[in-house]
Amino acid sequence: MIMTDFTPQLLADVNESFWFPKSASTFSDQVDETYMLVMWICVFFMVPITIALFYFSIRFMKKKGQPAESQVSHNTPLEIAWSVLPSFLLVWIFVEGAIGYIDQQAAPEGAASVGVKSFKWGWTMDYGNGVFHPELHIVNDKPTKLTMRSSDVIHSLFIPAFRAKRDIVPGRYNEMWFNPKVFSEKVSDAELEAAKLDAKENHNGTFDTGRYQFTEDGYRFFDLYCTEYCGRNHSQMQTVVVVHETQADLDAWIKKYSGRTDQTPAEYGKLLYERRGCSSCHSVDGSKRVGPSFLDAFGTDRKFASGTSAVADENYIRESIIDPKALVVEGYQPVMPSYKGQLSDDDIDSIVAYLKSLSSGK
Ligand code: HEC
Ligand SMILES: [Cu+2]
Repeated sequence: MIMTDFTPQLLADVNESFWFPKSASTFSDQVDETYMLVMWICVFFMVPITIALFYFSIRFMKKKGQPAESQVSHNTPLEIAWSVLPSFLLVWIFVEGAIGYIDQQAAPEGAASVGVKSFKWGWTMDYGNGVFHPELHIVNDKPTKLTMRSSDVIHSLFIPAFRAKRDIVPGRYNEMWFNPKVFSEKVSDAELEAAKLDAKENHNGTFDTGRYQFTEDGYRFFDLYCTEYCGRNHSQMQTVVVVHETQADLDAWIKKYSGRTDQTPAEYGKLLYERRGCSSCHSVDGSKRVGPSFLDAFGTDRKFASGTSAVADENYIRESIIDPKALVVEGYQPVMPSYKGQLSDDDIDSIVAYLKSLSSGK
């Protein structure tokens, strides 16, 4: 592994260059240097070759009708030189690239670990002990390994600021790692309150991290994208990376999201609905996403692709979560992943209570 010395920095203090996004992991500099090396070698050759091309084509232009001359003679030393010398440059590029590549292959021992589940079209991070969240939260200056799975097609996890990217192929675990060197500061309470109020009053209560440039917990962040085209909503398959300054700060954040505290089942169901990715496919305002909206859905008749129908009651919702492909709602694709074994009975009861609360008069 390349050992890079660095002093931890604040996200706001790191600038974007003209070419690159913020540089925020120990990989970034090596990747950027290799990129620049290749680019300047290309510029170095392209400029004189282009100039010579134009110069020669004018200097040796022949009048119309004049026959071309024979070009059979050649200059052996010159040809050997221009073949052998540039190959040293290629070896140099290869070595630089290989060093970076090898470094990114294997996580160092003792790396922290987060599970990642990717699906059409969203992310669920697994922090262990039943804590799941769509955002990736890690600690500054601590190598972190992601163990990634896909529940449908090939996705690819990309964090531009870390210069880290890896495909996620369904049917196997895919691993990547990085070591962040810039941490996310928190915005002031006043700023956070103002954003929450704005979300509530002007945006249906949806807290859009892109609009405010900090998360609902008030942290600044780096972008995380899917970078393998995976269908219609691929461009929306994004989330954020928050780099905590200390392990204690991360632990406090995880604790905040572990299990049910004193919420009512419906409140807890709403949290699960947001954290477990339901919201990326189902809306609660009547609009159609990948799946049906839950607004006023509870207790109504559902028609299925098979031609049958049923009332959307507690059991139906439970079954839809555990075995979504058993009854597929008419007009939708059977793309919902099964949550069997991933949500406890209490979780499912809470979600049912939440969906119930979205139906007036039921
Ligand atoms: C990848 C997109 C996706 C995700 C994520 C997803 N669903 Fe679905 N869901 C669908 C689609 C599409 C349908 C309609 C087809 C079907 O019935 O399988 C559906 C159907 C349902 C139904 C039946 C709805 C009806 O109107 O009859 C329920 C209930 C449901 N989902 C609950 C959930 C819950 C709860 C979660 C989160 C724990 C969730 N879904 C996550 C795509 C998704
Ligand atoms: Cu994707």
